[in-house]
Amino acid sequence: MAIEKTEIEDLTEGMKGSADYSADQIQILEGLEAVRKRPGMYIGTTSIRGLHHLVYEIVDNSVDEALAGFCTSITVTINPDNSITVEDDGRGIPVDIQKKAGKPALEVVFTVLHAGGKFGGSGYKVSGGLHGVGASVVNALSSWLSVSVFKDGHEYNMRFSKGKVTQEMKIISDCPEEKHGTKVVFLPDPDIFEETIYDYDTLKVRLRETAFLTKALKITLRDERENPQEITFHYEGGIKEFVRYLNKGNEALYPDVIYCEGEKENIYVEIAMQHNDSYKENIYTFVNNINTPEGGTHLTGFKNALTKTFNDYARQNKLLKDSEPNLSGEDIREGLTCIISVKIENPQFEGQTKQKLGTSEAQTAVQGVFSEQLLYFLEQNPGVAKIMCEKSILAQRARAAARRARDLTRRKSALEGVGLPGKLVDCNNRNPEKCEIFIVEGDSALGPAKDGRNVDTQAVLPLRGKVLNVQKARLDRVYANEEIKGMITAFGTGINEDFDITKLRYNKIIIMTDADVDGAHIATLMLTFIYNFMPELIRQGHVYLAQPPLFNITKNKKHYYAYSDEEYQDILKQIGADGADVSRFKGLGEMDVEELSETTMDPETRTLLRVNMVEDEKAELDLTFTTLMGDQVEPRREFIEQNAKYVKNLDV
Ligand code: TSJ
Repeated sequence: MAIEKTEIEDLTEGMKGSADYSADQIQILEGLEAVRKRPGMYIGTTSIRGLHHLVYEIVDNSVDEALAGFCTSITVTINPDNSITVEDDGRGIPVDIQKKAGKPALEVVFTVLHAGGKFGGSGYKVSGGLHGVGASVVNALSSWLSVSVFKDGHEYNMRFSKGKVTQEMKIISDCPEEKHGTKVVFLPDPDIFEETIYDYDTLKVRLRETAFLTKALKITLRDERENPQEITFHYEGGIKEFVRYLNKGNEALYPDVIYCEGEKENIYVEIAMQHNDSYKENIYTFVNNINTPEGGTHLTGFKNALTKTFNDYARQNKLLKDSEPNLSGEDIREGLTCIISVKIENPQFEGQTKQKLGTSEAQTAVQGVFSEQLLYFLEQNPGVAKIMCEKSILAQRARAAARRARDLTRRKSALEGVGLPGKLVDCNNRNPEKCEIFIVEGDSALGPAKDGRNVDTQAVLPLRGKVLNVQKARLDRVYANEEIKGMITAFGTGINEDFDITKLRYNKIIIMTDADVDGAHIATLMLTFIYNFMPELIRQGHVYLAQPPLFNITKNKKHYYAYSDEEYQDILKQIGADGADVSRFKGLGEMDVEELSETTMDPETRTLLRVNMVEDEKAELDLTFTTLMGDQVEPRREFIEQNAKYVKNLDV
C-alpha cells in the first residue's frame, strides 16, 4: 500500500526515542491509524455500546488469564474523569524482549493489531473469535493509555496517546516481590466516541455475566464518580448459579440445577439447566464467554440430545405409554432455563452478525457430553425425571389445544372474515395509513378517549382487568384470553407464523395508560404481548406509548401541562405561580375530554414515544424482559421509567 510521505512523518511522531523506523513499525502505525479511521470495523460502533465494548475488550484479556489458571480476581474502576482502570492479579503481560519484533512483548500487545495472545504459545489457549484483538484497538481509540505490569518486585510502565508511544516501557517503582498482575488505565477518545460517560449498570450486567461464566473468578466493579458504589461478583458454582439467578423470578420445579461438563473433540462443554413453572424457553449460549444470541451448532447438539435422551428414558421407564406419541423438543423445553457454554480454539462464526456458532465439531461434542450425563442424571434422579415428564406432557396437551384454537380461528377468518371485537370503538376511515388505535386500560378512560378522539381516524379499544402476562402463561391460555383476542382481531395482522403486516388495520398502535407505575406496568404487559407474538410491529415502528401529562397548572384561566416533575417546577417558575391552582392527574379518567384530547391524543399537540427494538440487542432484551416480568417490582419499575429503548419521537 502506498503511504504519502507526510503521513509517515506524522505517524512516526510518537516513535521518537526508538532506534529505527523499520517496515514493521510503519505497518504497526498504519494498523492503528486504520483503527482510528474506521473504528466501527473493529468495535462495531462508536456509540455508547462501543464505548463499553472497550472495557470488555480489556477485561477479556484478564479473563483469559483466569481461564489459563493464573488469575483469581479482576477489578474494574470507573474513575472520576470517566477513564477506566482494569487490574488483575495474573502473571502480568510479559515484559521481556520479543525476538521477532525486537521489543518488549508488552509493547507488541498494545501496538500490533491481532497481537493478543499469539506470542509465547502458552496462556491464551482459549480466546474468543472476537477476543484478542483487544488491547491495541482500545489503545488506538484512547486519548491516553497507561499500562503497568507488576512482577519480580518491579512495576513496569508504558504510556501511549491515541495508540502512539509517549513513554517507552520502563521500571517506575519497586513493589513487593510477591505482587504480580497487570493494570491498564485508559481514557476513551472523545474525538472517536459519540458518548464518553460510562454507565455503571451496563458494565454491571456484563461483568456479572462474565463472573457467572468463569467459575470462581472474583470481579469487582467500582464507580468512583459522584455517587461512589461498588459490587463484587464471585460465583463458586459458575453457570449453575447463573441458572438459579435467571430462575429467581419464577418457581423452580425441582431443587437441583442439572449440571454437566466434559471435553470431546478438544472442545470443553459445560451445561446447566433447570425447569421453572413458566412456559417460556430461556436458553443462553456462549462460546469462549461470548454470547451467541443466534445459537448454532452447540445449541443444535444440546436440543438433539435433550429430545432423544429424554424420550428414550421416558419410554424405557414407562413414563410415556407405548400408545402415546413422542414428546417434541419444544414440549420438553417448556419452562426450561439453560446455559450452554463451550470453549473452543478458533471458533467459526456464521450469520450476518457473526453471532452464530458454525463449528460442526461443537454439535458432536455437546451432543455426546450431554446425552451421556443427562441419561445418568435421569437414572439417578427418577423423581426429577417424573416431574420433567409430567410438565412436558402438559405442554404437549396445551400445544395441541392451542393448535386447535388457532386452526379454528384460521378457518373462521377464511370463511367469514374476522368479526371485530365488540368493545372496539372503530374509526370511520378505512385507509390504514391514516388510522390509529388507542389501547386504553379500564372503563374510566374509555369515556373521555371515545369523546376526545378524531372519529374519522382514531379508534379506541378498551381492555378490562389485568392484561395476561404472556411470558407466564401457556399458549392455550393466551389464545383463550379475551383481551388478547381483542387486540389480535383489532390489529388484523394475525400472530406468529400467521402474521401478515399488509393486513394491519392501523398505522399507529398507541398504548395509553395512566402516567403512574401501575399504568407503566400495564403498558409493559401489552408490550410483552406484542413483542412475543408480533415483534414485526415494533420492528417496523408501529407501536407507540401515549404520554399523558402529570400536572395541570392553571393561571389566569390558562392551562399549562407538565409531563415530568422537572417540567412542573419549570412552569411554576416561568409563570410565577406557586402551588396556585395545580392539579395532579391521578389517571386518564380524571381528565376531561378536551384535556385528554389536547395533551395526549391530538396529533397536533401531543407527544408520543415510539417503541423501538434494536435487532442485535434482541438477546439482551430477552434477558431484560425476563427481569421485567419476574416478581421483583423495583427493577421492573426502574426499567420502565428509564428505558432508553423508547426513542422519543416528537409527533408533529
Ligand atoms: F488487554 C491487555 F493486554 F491490555 C491486558 C492484558 C489488560 C489487562 C488488564 C490484563 C492483561 C493480562 C495479560 N493479564 N494477564 C495477562 N497475561 C499474559 O499476558 C501472559 C502472561 C504470562 C504468559 C506466559 O506464558 O508466561 C503468557 C501470557 C499471555
